[in-house]
Amino acid sequence: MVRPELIRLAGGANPGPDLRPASGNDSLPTSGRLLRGRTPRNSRFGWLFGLALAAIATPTLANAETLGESDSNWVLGLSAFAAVRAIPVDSATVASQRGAFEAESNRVFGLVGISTDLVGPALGTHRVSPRPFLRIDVATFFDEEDRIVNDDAPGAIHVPVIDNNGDGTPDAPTPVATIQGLGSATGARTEIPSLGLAIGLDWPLTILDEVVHVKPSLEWRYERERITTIAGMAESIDGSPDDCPCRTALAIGRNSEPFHALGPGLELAIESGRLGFLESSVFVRAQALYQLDRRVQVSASAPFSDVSGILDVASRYTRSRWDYVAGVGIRLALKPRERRP
Ligand SMILES: [Ca+2]
Repeated sequence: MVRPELIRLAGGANPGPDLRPASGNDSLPTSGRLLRGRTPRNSRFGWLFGLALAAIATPTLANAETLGESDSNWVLGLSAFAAVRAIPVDSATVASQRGAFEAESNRVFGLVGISTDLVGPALGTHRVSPRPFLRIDVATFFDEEDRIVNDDAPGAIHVPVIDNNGDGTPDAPTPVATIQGLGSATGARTEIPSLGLAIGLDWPLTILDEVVHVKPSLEWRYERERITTIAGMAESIDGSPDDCPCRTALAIGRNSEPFHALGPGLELAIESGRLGFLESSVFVRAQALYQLDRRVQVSASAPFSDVSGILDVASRYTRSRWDYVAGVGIRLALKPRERRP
């Protein structure tokens, strides 16, 4: 005598009236809830196989209970999300009269954003048919400028006056080494807003009794990458190498370039509740973005304070081919309650 559970796992008949959709198709295996049946000790493989089958191939409670006749509807959604962005930088350089410096880096920062999406009718009449979706994202970053290369501490130049007795007359020449703002650097900042567009498919699958929307997508992202080059210098001009009088110069340049990226994304969403016409879900989302643009160059120059010459500085910045986003969010979908005829 074969146990009923095994018959069900094998896709057999009679799943039980409580699990059968109102307009069910008897030829299809049904819900993953069937897996709750007692599992024979010697059929763990069968249990796993059944689980995989349930996850991959069975029509789901999502279809039967929450999508139902709305399978043919368009559904508008609004999401808020928070994520971590990781941008590996292959190389950044800065070169000036101070010398040439190079570094690589991993830039990591947080972002928050909102999305709006439109989910289309199911593709086909099969009850596991996915639904296509289109999503638009706008995100802002918590990103200060990262000094990818940093030689000393370039910035506003300040020449301290050594006047210990406070009579307004310098007591001694200022040592060059005490002047603030000397150095050179390359800084990077990804500018807001970051704009994203995605097309994908939404498969509502039942995994471990939970309706999980598995949403693979193709992502496109646009943003501007701003690179800063900076150099501050001071040199003695009276023949003594360590003490002023000095000439100083500070050169700063910025350039930003549009960066486009394409790549795969994956979102897993679980329906979490309902508020009137709104259905809420929570999701995790990850994307890998292939950079179509990777390089920014910028140069700047400034005259020395005694107009005896020019300080030149130039920076180059090259991102790695791929960067990554991972985050969580909540989505509200405009989805009227199903009205049964
Ligand atoms: Ca003095």
